[in-house]
Amino acid sequence: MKKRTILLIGKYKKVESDISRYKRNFFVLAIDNLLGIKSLKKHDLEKIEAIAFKGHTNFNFPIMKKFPSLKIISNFGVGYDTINVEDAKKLNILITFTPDILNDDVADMAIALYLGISRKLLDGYDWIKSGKWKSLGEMPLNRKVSGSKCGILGLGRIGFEIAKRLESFKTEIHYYSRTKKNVSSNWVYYENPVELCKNVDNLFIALKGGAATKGFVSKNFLKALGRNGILINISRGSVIDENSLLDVLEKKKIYGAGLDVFLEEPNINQRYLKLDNVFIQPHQASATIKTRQAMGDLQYQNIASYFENGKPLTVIPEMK
Ligand code: 8YV
Repeated sequence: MKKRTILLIGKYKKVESDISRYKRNFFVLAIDNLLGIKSLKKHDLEKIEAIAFKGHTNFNFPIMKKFPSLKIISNFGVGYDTINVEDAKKLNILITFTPDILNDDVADMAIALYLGISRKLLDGYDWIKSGKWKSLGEMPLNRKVSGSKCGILGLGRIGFEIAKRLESFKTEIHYYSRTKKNVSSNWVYYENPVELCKNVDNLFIALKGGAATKGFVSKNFLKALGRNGILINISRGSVIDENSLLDVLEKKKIYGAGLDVFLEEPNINQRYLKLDNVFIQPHQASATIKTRQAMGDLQYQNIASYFENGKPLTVIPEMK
């Protein structure tokens, strides 16, 4: 196989990217983020045929144009909302992603956030650490998990895994998606997402990020969820109208939120830090050693297969 030049973009942990494997088969350049492109020489930019991308900043036409030989962007992640698909199509650049292998981890995290906020697990830890258990006795009561009504917004592969897990908590499953899915007849389908919010205790957001879902979870959704509602988000911060979410959390117009994702990462809105009704995590739903290794493998395989036989393993649906 002819040795091609590839560019790794992103801060990869050791298990996420096996540099020596890349180096055996390619000439490898590496930068931490898209800003690092400035440090690349013109003749390097011209040679780069593939990019292994890990990041959540906009990768669009002006950036893609800097790589005249670029044929494939292999994304590290199932979400590729920051890579502009239409721009890539115009430039004949293929995009691949890493679906499925992270479904379990992301669904597990959704459940962890749900338990964390419902049962006030952080407060319990603080109650011990601060000595309040000794001085004040039992901590305030919290919220029952089993036997509640949960709504899933977006019943894709991850939403489905969340629902399956919730069933074991004797939960009624309600869901919204663009079309009714061929799932258990006990699961209740809604054509209208606001109606779904009105009818559930807890809302799990598992929508795909991107322009089509920007701010989809608006004020109306939060109002419909109501004072006792819990919102869990493991998809993208952009799918929620974040200011409205912060407003209802501050005014205690919902019970609380469990969030792994935010509009601006890692510079999250400082209003989150003053709240006592959130259980938050630094975008780490897929961040287990096993899954990140599998994601890195698939990212590599997509590039290798493309150059071997023109057929990367997991091309994004819009380019199939
Ligand atoms: C990221 C994710 O890939 O898969 C996704 O869409 O958001 C994550 O798994 C990870 O945070 C690395 O950027």
